[in-house]
Amino acid sequence: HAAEAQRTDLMTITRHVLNEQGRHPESRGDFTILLSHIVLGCKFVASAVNKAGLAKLIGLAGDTNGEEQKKLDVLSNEVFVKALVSSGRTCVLVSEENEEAIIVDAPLRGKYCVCFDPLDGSSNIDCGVSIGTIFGIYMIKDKDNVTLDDVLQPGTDMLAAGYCMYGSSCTLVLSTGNGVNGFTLDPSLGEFILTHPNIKIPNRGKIYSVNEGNAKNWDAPTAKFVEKCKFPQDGSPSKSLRYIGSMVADVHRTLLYGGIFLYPADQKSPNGKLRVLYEVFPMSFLMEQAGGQAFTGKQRALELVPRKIHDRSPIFLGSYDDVEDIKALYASES
Ligand code: AHM
Ligand code: MG
Repeated sequence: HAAEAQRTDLMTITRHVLNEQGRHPESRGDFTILLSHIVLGCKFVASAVNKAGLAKLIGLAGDTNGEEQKKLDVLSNEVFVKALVSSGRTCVLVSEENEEAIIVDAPLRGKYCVCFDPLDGSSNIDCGVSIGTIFGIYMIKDKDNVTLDDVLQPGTDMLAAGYCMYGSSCTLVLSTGNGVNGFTLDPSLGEFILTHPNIKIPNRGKIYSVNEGNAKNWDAPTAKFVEKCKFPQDGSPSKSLRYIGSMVADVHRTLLYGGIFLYPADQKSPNGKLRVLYEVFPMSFLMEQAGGQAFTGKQRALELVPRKIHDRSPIFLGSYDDVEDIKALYASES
């Protein structure tokens, strides 16, 4: 009976967020409108990603006027920027694809700042492997005086964060600061339906996820940690390695199965690779909301204060106890 009831009582992402906002009646509406514009962007990218292979083969879309087809990441960025601006609810946008932050013109200005990577995992686009969109949402301080400082805030100030994974199915994972929920796109309805309520990450996992090709440049705690994953000294079984090279897919697996994802610092890149505002912060927020942790090698990741919009940071995130282990290794180092 329960299954039957669920089939006919559809918990869409909009309905879910409206329910959650019952707790904050003052913001009811605005956030839902913002989210629906983000969701529109995700649906567009999902559909574009699905057609991408075909487009190459038979030349779908845009080749009639001799114009070269736009790259999927550029196209996705344009769609997200336009969807966010036209929502009338945003004031500052930071995109991985734009060097400068976008300050929305006064008539369309709203109270939210959105930092996003419209299509992350660029190396996986052309071979059809999972890629994703990542976003973090803040509130401006003073609507009449919008500055970059509105986004150069610690991750603890984030109101909401999420990602959408374009994989064998299209899954949107969202937290508004009240736990983590996953929604799967039902293509026949064009709606994201709640499929993963209240996601909690296992306290310990059996998987580690890292680009081990960089091992020769790692610092000692990272090297020791990975060594322990492979050759545990305490009698525990060794961990499996899984690495897709798309942060969204690697983090999604970590969230559901447990384990740890790391993109550490190394000698060549002392701040790692991943970007604070639209990669590290949203994923750290989701991990904490799911009961896991996120650590930079020095501090709780969400307590970082970025100085520039495209700043990078090393990151270790995932199951609570697995992140405790790497924290201990860094502590014993110093
Ligand atoms: P991108 O923004 O160029 O796509 O790079 C980000 C991606 C992440 O999705 C992923 O975690 C990481 O780069 C993988 O990097 P590497 O290829 O160095 O392992
Ligand atoms: Mg990226």
